[in-house]
Amino acid sequence: MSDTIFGKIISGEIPSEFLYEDEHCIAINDINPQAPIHVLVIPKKAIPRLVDAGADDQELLGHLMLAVGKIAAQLGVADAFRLVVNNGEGGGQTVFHLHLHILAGTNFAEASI
Ligand code: DGP
Repeated sequence: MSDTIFGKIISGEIPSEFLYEDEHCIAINDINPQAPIHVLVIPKKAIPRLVDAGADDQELLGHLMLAVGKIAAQLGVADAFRLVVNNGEGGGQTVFHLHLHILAGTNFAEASI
């Protein structure tokens, strides 16, 4: 387990409401939402950045993608969400425990990226 804030949330050291949990990941609301729905999907395994994932993590990365689909369906946004992974400081990453941002509840169709 990482000693980042997400490691502490996963271990229960910092209480947090899990919107979803399975053997390999959890989902929580982002503390600083950038969209009406902003959920973080976090693997229980502490991989600092996406680029630190190795061949051993291939199944886990696929699992996270499938979990995103389930969580989006649970949130009622399966037809309209954006999935973001910030990688490294220059990529905007601030918590160095891999996580996926599900953003929804607004229309991204006109967004430039
Ligand atoms: P990133 O910049 O990609 O590393 O995203 C980190 C996100 O984590 C950021 O959107 C804010 C969120 N966050 C940071 N600390 C906490 C926390 O203690 N609880 C929750 N729910 N979210 C947090």
